[in-house]
Amino acid sequence: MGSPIKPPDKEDWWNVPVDRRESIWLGLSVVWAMILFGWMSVWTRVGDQNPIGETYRVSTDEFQEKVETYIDEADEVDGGIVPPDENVYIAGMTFQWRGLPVVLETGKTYKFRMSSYDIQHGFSIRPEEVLSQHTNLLVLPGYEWVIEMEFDEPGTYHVICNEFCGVGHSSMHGRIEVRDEVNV
Ligand SMILES: [Cu+2]
Repeated sequence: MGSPIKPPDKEDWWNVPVDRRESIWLGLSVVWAMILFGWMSVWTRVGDQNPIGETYRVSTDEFQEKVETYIDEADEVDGGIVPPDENVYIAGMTFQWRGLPVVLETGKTYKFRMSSYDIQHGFSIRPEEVLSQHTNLLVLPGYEWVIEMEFDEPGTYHVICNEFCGVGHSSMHGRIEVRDEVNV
């Protein structure tokens, strides 16, 4: 019994030059791949997806000291921290936000300085009236992220953790109270 697969007619069937059309398509793919490769570099310079603000390396101990000094120096209104200057320190930790609640003024630009004492946490701000409106940032241990923020509308803004961090994750809640006038 012979094999149902017939051998090719030509003996050196494997030794034929690549068809011109195949070469052209291969060439085009390589060119396109190089364009996309170069685009990565362009996109990190002009793309709007780039991270905002500035980041600094900071050890957990250093950051903890900064936060505690800030809280010591700050005034207090209705149980909330009133920052002494434009800096607002917030630290994520299992399972709370150190530095919250904070009382801020409408229309004033603050420098939010954020980090974590342990693992990564999701810093999510949601205005009480429209809880579906999020501003989401990731706080990481070892990095201090400085982001300028300004609140146009007075009101209560809830801060929750939206990066699962352990058993107490769902209880990680803080508040930002924004008022037209903060009287200490
Ligand atoms: Cu969490």
